[in-house]
Amino acid sequence: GHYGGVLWFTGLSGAGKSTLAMEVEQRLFAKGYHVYVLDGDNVRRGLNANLGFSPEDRTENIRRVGEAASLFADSGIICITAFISPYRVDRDRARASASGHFHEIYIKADVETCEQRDPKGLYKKARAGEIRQFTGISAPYEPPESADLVVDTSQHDVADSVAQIIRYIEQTFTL
Ligand code: GGZ
Repeated sequence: GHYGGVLWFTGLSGAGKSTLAMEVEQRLFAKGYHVYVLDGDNVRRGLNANLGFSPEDRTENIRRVGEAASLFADSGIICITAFISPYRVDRDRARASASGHFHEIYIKADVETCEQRDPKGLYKKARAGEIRQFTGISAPYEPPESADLVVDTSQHDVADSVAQIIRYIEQTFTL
């Protein structure tokens, strides 16, 4: 049957979006779902290689990802997107393009938590002024006001967070 849809992860750098997206993808794959992850690694290197991190470029990044995710959903695939997607209006537009098949999942962790993790040393560079317009430090993040699911990764470990998302998907999508 057709169960395609978009699981739109949003949250700060270091909140856990990509980690959770990959774990959830594996778990869904093992259950027989058709699933595909779009993230900075496979999108910003190719399709969006011409875009940086200015507000305009982020908006265009999210516009293209929203359109691509909606095409995946049309094809019957569950598309998980893992982008900061800092602007509410851009996420709302992505929701509109995947009409009725869009699930906003807020991967929530405050800046302090993300900065302590700093897995790639980017917060340190942002604080030193080596990266400009860094989300949470010198560029805005607009948290969702009515996410379909909120996963607080400052309170839950990876296994718990994955379980929460899988539970949501099993309630929402039927094979
Ligand atoms: C935020 C930046 C920046 C700036 C580079 N601000 O933790 P990461 O490294 O792997 O994830 C971040 C990624 C954010 O790209 P997105 O496409 O998700 O952003 S947006 O939705 O806003 O378009 C981070 C890295 O790129 N990175 N410079 N200035 N994150």
